[in-house]
Amino acid sequence: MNKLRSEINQRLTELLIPIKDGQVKEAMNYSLLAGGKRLRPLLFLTTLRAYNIDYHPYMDIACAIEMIHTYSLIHDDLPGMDNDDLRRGRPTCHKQFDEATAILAGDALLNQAMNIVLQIPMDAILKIKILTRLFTASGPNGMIYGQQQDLYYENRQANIEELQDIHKHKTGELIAVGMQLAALIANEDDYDIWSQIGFDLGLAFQIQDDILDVTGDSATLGKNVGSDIENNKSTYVSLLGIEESQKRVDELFKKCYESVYAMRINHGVILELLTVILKRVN
Ligand code: GRG
Repeated sequence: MNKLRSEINQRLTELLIPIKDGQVKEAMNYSLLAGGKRLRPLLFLTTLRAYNIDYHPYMDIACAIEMIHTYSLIHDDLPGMDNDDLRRGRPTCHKQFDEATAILAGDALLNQAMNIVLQIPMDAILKIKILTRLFTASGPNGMIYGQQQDLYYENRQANIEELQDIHKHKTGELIAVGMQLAALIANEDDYDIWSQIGFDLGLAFQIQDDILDVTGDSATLGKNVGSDIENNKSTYVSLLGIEESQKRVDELFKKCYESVYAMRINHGVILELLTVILKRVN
């Protein structure tokens, strides 16, 4: 896992080299190479490994997913959104640079994500399928819709169904997309089952996040805690309490493990990654 994470970090570093020098490049480097967990690219590459597929030709797809994720974090932290000043253990992008640079760095990461996938030498039809899914997941019917709903429900009470709809889009789409893209490459017949696993994992991941926002500490998380309460957000913890929320996390992980076991793949690598996520403290 650590080797794979290092390979992702190495390639992300290389991909930023051709960008023209300036504040935007500096801010892209600052936020992208700030030491995130790289879970989304790891999910993609590990799912390919579960099919015994050589993942190296697809490394730039993994990096594109991480670039989109980092763009979403930079924009989410902006004063007009969650207005956070700590991310990945450092000042947020707009605090380190300025708001305009942070907006442009986010835009640039999203653009480069498209560019680097376009440049991969691979079957053109498969590439179009991958780009369509990836940018649908991050777009206005995916993550952006989720973010819109998340902002709408600030200072309004969401019920559990509304909360699930926010999480499915805001967090679930970008967690599920790696597994979905790997299925498009490895075996399209398995696409639906990976979607289900990805969205269950995404929901579990977000409920964990809600719990950590209450029980975690800022130094370990690398971001401020208590921000959900501060921003008047409905969360699993505020609706169901910590104990019931943790029960839901455990149930969702159990469902993911069972679905993975039922598939004809190399289970070990996926189960190892799921367990890393289940036990996460940040
Ligand atoms: C701005 C269009 C737009 C969308 C923002 C990602 C997102 C949508 C908001 C982030 C808010 C948030 C903290 C959601 C909780 C789940 C989540 C995405 C956590 C951050 O992901 P990690 O824990 O972070 O994988 P690292 O830093 O490890 O990559």
